[in-house]
Formats: sequence, structure tokens, C-alpha cells
Amino acid sequence: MESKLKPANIKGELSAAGLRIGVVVSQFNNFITDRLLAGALDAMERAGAAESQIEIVRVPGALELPIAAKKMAQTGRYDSIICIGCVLRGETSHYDVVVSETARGVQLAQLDTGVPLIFCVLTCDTLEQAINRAGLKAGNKGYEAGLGAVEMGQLIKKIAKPAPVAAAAPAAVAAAPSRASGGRAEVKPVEVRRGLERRARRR
Ligand code: INI
Repeated sequence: MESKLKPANIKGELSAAGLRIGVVVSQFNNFITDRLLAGALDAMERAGAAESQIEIVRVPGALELPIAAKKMAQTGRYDSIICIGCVLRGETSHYDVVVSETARGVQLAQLDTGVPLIFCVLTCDTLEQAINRAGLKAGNKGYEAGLGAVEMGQLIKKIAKPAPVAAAAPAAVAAAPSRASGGRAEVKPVEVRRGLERRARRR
């Protein structure tokens, strides 16, 4: 039997209005990463983003993407961050280390900071495969990442929005984390609050 329930569907709009988006780009294999970056910028421009809403940070290789993205996220300046890189398989197992540690680092950083990090790291066996994903046969993965950054930026803003005042418990409102605090609640621990009250009474 079909349910009559129509629960709210929360989605992020594909509009860059009000968003600040960071992009961290690996310079390793920059023949590819520059094309991914161009695709990401194209997508954000089509979503209505202005130059002033976007900041680009360059790192040496894919392994440096997580730390740079995490530092950027911790500033509270960005609604979402795109991580762009390209790892090509070589003759040794180095490829596997770079791929898995980069993916793990980016995932940990987004979960730690609460800022969506869009994973736009190509992991390919050949240069041809990478070229095809950076603007040729298989489209441009950077473009998809640009749209993903806009959608996730808007979505997380919506999800994080406090409930209407009447419905929210006062304690929950006071404890709501803000972007400026890097996603951490700004409520002072009880011991600190008591200390402050004692000091205020002494004055
Ligand atoms: N970095 C990449 O972004 N892509 C690669 O294909 C790659 N390979 O093959 O080694 C690569 N290595 C560098 C690595 O990301 C670090 O920059 C380096 O190890 C310094 O920490």
C-alpha cells in the first residue's frame, strides 16, 4: 500500500548566491588539474558565482590536499571546498598509497570540520584516461565538482539552520555551533561559567 506521507525533502539549490567556495589544487600533473580547475570554475560561474566568492589555494601534490583543505575549512570562511588532484599509476605501489591516503585525509577533514569537501581527484591508470575525464570523452570531472560544491554548500547551510524559535528548546539554541567557531558549540563549560560568575560577584 502506498503511504500518504509526504515528508520534507531537503536539497541544496544549484545557485551560488551567498556562498563562499574554496578550491585547493594539486600542482602535480597540472596539465590535468588545470583543466579540472577550469571545469569547476565554469560550473560555479554558471551557478551565478562571482570571482570574489571563490579562493584558490595551490599545493604540491595530492597528498597535501587534506591538510590544506582542513586548514581552509577551519577558518570558517568557506561553505564548501573542492579538492582537485590527479594521481597516475606508475610502476610501483606508490600510487596506492597516494590514492588511499588522499581519499582518507579528505574524508577525515570534512567529517572533522563539518565543511563539505568535494573530492575531485582523478585516479587513473593512464594519462589518456585522465585527459578523457578532464574535458574530453568522459566530460570534465571538475565541472561536476563545481556543481557539487554549490549544491553541498547550500544543503549544509539549510541543514545547519536553527529550528524556528517557537519550536527550539532554549538550551539547544544557546548551544548551536556557528561557522565562526569552526563548527564547535560556543557554550562555555559549566566550570568556566561558575568561575566567571564568582569573579563578577567579587567586583
Ligand atoms: N602526487 C599527485 O598528485 N599525483 C601523482 O600521480 C603522484 N605520484 O604519482 O607520485 C603524486 N605524488 C606526490 C605526492 O602527492 C606528494 O606531493 C609527495 O609525496 C610529497 O608529500
